[in-house]
Amino acid sequence: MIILFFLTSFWGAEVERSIVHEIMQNEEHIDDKRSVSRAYDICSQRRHNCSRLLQQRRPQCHPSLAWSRAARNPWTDGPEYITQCPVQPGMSFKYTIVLSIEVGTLWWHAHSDWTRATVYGAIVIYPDLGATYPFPKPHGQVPILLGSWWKRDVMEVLADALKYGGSPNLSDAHTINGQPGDLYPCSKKGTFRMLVEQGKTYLLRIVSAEMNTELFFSIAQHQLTLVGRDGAYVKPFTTDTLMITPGQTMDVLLKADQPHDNYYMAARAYASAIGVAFVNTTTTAILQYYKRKHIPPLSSLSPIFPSLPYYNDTRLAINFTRSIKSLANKDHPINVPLTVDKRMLITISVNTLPCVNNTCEGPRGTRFSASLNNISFVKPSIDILSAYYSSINGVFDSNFPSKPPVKFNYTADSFPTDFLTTKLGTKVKVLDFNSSVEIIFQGTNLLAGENHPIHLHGYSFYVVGSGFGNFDKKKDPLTYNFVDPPKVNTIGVPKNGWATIRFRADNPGVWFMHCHLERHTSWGMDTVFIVKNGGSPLVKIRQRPSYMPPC
Ligand SMILES: [Cu+2]
Repeated sequence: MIILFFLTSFWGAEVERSIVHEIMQNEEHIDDKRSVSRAYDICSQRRHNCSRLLQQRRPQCHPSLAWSRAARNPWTDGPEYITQCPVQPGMSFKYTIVLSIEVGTLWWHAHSDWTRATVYGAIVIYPDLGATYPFPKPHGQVPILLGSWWKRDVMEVLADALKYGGSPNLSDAHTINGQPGDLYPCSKKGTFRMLVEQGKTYLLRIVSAEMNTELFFSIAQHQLTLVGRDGAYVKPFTTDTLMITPGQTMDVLLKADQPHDNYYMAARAYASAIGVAFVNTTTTAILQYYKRKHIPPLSSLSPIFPSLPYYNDTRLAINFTRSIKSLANKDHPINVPLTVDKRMLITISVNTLPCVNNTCEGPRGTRFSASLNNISFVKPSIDILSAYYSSINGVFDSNFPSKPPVKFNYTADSFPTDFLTTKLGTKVKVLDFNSSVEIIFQGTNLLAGENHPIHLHGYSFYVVGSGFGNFDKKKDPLTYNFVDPPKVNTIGVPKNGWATIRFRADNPGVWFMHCHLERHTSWGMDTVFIVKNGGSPLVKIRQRPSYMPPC
């Protein structure tokens, strides 16, 4: 299926909040699977093309967009200065995404500076024609979009952080479907509520568009059954708490099997880093049991509150993540590469850079930075895709290292000060078409170890293993799961731990890889993979569209 998506510039949190809220209230039931989803700014019907024009609300923003996988079409993958230049004020740009194997929920979002804080939405992908869900068809479906909310202009928050070298101001709230919820007086009247009928089962399509925080999510007195992640089914797995990182999507079955009452759904931070400030407030929405024709007003409710894990409950977070497995059956087989052509070990670090007279707001007057293999990524002034496609020299270097420049005890409690410093560069890794790739991500404890949600564009990948401490190349591969590893596009690499992914480089293009904690992305915890063309026209990058936004 090909989806076309036109973008001018869409902005304005108020606008989006009201749209989201109105949509949620109206989208309760799953129609025939061939029907077009009304709930989203994008159509989700397989084998039908559809589009919707987003209106420009505010001229200063230049978003680009990003989805999960765009087969051979990096031109509309989205990230600025990687595959395109930003859409200029007053201009429009047509995005085409090709969905092939994805099913469940994905999301779209702006990919320019921090514009994604308010420019995002769910993409619902129904089972293909003639196919069914691998679980009993739910009675209804509801998108749950988790987000961040600043009272300030979020672009100013970023600009200040980059100017002074400190950590960006924390957001003022987490949100569920655009609302901080009942615990905030300003949001009481608008708190999102989901109406359910006793005995029915609902599919929650949860998206974390949060900017800088992983979240725990629970619904009071209800169990949640995870059935999908990042546009692929998983083995049904029941829990009372989810841990979802920025960039992840989760399809979750919710059975309304409790007494006729009202219950909070709530989310608050999973904050694994010691000494790093985080938003310690809780966002809520209301799960309201109702009988037809009788819907009590919001003000009359006093919902039951769920118990949420403590903020730093890494054990619970990682146990949850590790419990997710691919469905891996006849109808939904897996295809994990069993041999490896290209292996990489990539360290993930928060770093510092020197600052004139030590006057910056980072540690000891330095400037915060972040890196992969100690290279802090610098975005070029024209996009890497154009430079690669048109053989323009001097835009990027092709020597992103396959291993850290220095081997050390990555998860030690302390380090020599000079270990903190990183190097700036626009370095990419070039991969041969169809090569099988293994990447071992190694978290480090430089400044503060934390869970990093690493996201790769253009691919879903298998997570074959993860653990705490330094990766042990003799012991740890023995624990790899090649039977039912989850296939995802964003993986939380455990705090002071490691995670190994595998994928086949069968999607030619230029693909961004970055931490989905937005402050880390902005500090350079990024790199780019260039996957070369294959031999036939069907395995080559699509032709450059006739119009691309100018730089
Ligand atoms: Cu990170």
